[in-house]
Amino acid sequence: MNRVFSGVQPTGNIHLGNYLGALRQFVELQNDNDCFYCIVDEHAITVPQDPKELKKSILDVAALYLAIGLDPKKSTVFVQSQVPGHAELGWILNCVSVTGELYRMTQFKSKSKGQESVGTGLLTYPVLMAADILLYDTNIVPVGNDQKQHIELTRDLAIRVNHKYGEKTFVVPEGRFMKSAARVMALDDPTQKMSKSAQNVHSRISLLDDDNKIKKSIMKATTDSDGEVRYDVENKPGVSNLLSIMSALTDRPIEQLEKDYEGHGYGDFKKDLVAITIDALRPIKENFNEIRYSQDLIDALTAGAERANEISLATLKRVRDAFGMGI
Ligand code: AQP
Repeated sequence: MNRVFSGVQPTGNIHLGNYLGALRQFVELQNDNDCFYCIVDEHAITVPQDPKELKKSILDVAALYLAIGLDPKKSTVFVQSQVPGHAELGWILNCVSVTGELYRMTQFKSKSKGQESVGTGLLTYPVLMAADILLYDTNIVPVGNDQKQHIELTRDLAIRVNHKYGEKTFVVPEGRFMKSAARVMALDDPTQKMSKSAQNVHSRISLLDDDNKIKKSIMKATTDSDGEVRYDVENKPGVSNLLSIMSALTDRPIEQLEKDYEGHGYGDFKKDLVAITIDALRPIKENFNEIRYSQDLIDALTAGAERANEISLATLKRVRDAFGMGI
């Protein structure tokens, strides 16, 4: 059975980008794989967070994990900071990585752009992500396209360590990317990816948005002036983004949708997308409301951390021994 690992930052409510690009795969994978799904709060603090908001977000994301269909009996669901091995392996890998490769990460470049001073954690974040993955002898990492470069770094670090300290030190993982909607763009600016922390709330649809908010955000979404519902990322990035969202939510190919909307304006297309999105998110919101304040959620996270600790300690022992650390 393959081991699967992925995580989400508790930096706000999960949005359609996170869901369509990554989380839908989590659910599919749990039936045939040994899956570890983490709420990566140590990553969240690479930029300042309000402590009360962070605590709330951790449980919100955990409840959303279960609300979209993750079953704690099949998947190990846990919070990163409850497993100290992430930080320890992160440190060890910091000593293996070089600063040049970290400065090259596009996410670091975009998050540090225009900042007078940048936290060290923002630079070393991809190394911690590598530790998260390697700690569980992961084979498959289901993530959105924006994480491709970080997965490559993880593989490079694993191969580097194996080369120097023994080929069996780490399992070298593979990324798994969705074919459709692997990169959902912001509704207000389709040249940027949809993001939890963007200022404009209408740039994204969060899974917990109410129906009015969904309607407003989609009806306001940036399109173009030619009025044709056609997929052309270069010349019609806004419409193309909405088409990929509709295609991912309905499992209908984009070419089919283009045919369906031939001769219709953007108004009809957007109205249908509003209805489709509201229908898709309704059961998730209902599940969330049932789970969020339940003891079952805490029990699932406690059991998840226990199992994650057990597996991570075995990896750490192997790595410490390979490096000649400890007594
Ligand atoms: N726009 C996106 N389209 C497709 N996939 C996406 N992911 C994120 N944005 C998109 C994927 O969602 C998973 C969880 O992401 P994350 O929470 O770890 O961090 P992120 O990539 O930094 O996401 P955000 O929403 O943009 O958060 P902030 O604003 O806090 O930085 C990952 O698998 C990611 O690929």
